[in-house]
Amino acid sequence: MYTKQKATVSIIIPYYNSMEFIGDCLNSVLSQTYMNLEIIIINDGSDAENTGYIETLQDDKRIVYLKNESKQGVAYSRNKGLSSATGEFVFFLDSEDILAEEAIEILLAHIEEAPAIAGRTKRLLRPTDLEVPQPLEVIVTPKPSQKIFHSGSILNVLIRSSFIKEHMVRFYEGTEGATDISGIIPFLLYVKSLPYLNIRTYFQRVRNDPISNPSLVQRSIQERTRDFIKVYMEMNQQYGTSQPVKEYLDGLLLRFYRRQVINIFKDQKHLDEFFNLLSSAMKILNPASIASQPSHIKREVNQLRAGNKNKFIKGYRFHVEARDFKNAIKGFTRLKRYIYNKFFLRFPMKDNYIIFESFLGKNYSDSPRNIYEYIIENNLDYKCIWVFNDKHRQIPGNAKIVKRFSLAYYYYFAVSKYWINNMRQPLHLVKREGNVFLETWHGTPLKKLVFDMKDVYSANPRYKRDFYMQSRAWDYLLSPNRYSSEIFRSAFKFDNEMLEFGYPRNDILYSPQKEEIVARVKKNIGIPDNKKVVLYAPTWRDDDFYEPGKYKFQLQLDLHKMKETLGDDYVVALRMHYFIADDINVEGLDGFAFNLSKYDDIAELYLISDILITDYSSVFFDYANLKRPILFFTYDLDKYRDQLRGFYLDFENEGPGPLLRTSDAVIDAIANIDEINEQYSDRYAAFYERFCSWHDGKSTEKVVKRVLLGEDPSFQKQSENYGG
Ligand code: C2G
Repeated sequence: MYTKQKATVSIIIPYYNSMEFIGDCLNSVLSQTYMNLEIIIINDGSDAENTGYIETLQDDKRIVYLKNESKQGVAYSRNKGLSSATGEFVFFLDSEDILAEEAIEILLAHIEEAPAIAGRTKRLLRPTDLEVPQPLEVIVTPKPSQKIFHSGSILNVLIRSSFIKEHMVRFYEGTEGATDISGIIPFLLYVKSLPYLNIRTYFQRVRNDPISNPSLVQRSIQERTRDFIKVYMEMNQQYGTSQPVKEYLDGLLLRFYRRQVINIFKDQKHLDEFFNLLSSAMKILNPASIASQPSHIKREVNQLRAGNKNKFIKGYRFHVEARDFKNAIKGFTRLKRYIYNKFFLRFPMKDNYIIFESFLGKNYSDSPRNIYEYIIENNLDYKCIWVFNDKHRQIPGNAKIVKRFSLAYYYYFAVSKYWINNMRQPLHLVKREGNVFLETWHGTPLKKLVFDMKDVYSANPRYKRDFYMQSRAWDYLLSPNRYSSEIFRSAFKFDNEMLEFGYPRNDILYSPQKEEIVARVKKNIGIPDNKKVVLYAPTWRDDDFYEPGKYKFQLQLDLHKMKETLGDDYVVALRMHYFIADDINVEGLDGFAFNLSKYDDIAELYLISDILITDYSSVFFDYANLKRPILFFTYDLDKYRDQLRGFYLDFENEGPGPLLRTSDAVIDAIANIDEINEQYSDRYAAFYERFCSWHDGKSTEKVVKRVLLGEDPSFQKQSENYGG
């Protein structure tokens, strides 16, 4: 044991432009409990802006920094690392991944005389994955080499340098991807089994942004297939006579074919290239290896082996159709989608149909509502369809109401020319040629969005990829102010037409009938005329959820104390974000606290309220149109700003009201609201100018004229002057 503790472990980290990850990666290495390390970083010709940081790290004497003048690939870099490694052990780490604190110590402690030892790997989708509990007891079991390396990766294996030298472990440099396989082959040739630990030693990041910065495995399936087949052919030629290697390579090929490649053929244009490529690989496959495959795979592989393209593609198509149908009849949800894809999408499109949705079918609200009401008030000749979760919803006009995800919903999405939505559409809806998609979005961003976010803490770790695919369908995007236009371009990578007319949803805040609306709404809710209204409308927390779209919320505002102190003059309207699933308890607060979380349109609540309390929600950008006081109840500011989201705006210094940390401070501010108004009046005016000045009560009209009536976009430019 003692001698092992003295051994040096060389950790080899190839690095290419993954600046946003390497800090965490290196921290996990530098803070290893086992300290006798040689940390070899090979910068594979990263851009200058991605290089500087690495060069500042060389203060730690354990770091060896190597650099390729231009990008040479991960195999070349690892080989370079191997040539300069001096440790008795070698461990490969990718620059976006993270080692458990005791990884090297534990692996080393259990390697005994084996040439290598492997630990368990956990996929790292979001930062909280690092916190998974470890087993209490370390268990080491022997595992066949084929199984240790079944995914084709050499990561998370501590390898004895003498083995590397003796068997000349090196990586194949002829491709960008699938290069680990060549490094794995010596294990298949010379070692039957390796010790395997039940402890998670390695966290393998699934990059959350496959669009701006894809990892090797996130490249297109075409690129990956070309690489894989090349490596397969090359390795077969060199080592194909060894039975374990052949078995391993054939296993990889068949798995790759079944799981990934098969989808390539859905697109006719790839047929020739990939049929020939796969055919050449399948021809050298050992026929015995397909014995255990399902019959359709056997058939396809045999046709690939025989080079019979027509038969192959016929069989493939038949199989895909049969599979889709078999899937479709497993349940009504799938059947509806099947009918949508196979039939509805082939129906003719109706040029005067518009389908509307707001907040995922929860409300009749927001800009889609204003656009719809403009259409009915002006008798424009459109058939309107509204999507709701509740199919019995009643709304003005004679719109067709469809329940979200019903058969009718799919029918109308398939045939309606216009789609108007304030959120993202489901990924499985297909935008057809001729469809016009008006994305209204739902707020000026304070908290960082999509591609401007580093880590993704929310329930859907594929947020960035999904968002990118969804937003490609948007023809028009509404913007409420210049600041938002700029952010939407960067955060959404949106490059279609931005409609800079202000938000239709805010027209009501400039309505000449404001007073009547206020009287009607207050009466409907049951708020006495003599009471002022404080509206509390906070946002949601990315890391606090039950499941996607269902978030938790704990009320931190002391309503009982508020009632005691302010109850003579005020009532409180509580409005939770539409993602919040928790119910707010207003027991014992009758006549003082009104839970309006389910109220359709928050704009009407803005109108009836005298003061707004929020936190990081975009509601204050809209509310500021009313020029009424705003308080920020930011009890978790540090966490929200520094960890969960980060802000675009220095709202501590530029926000139109004070940031308050405690419920008492909020109550105090309400009691002294006149002073706050005075204190913040200059800031408020500047804020209004920057964020609200495009609004003039006519945003809806401008949007309709541009999108539905096709008015000249030069009219758009004028809007920049509206309202100052
Ligand atoms: N909203 C609401 N009630 C709340 C919070 C929000 O009705 N308590 C509505 C408002 O119309 C608000 C919109 O939902 O403008 C968006 O809410 P945010 O809290 O800003 O959060 P999010 O849905 O994440 O959208 O660009 C803006 C961002 O996309 C934020």
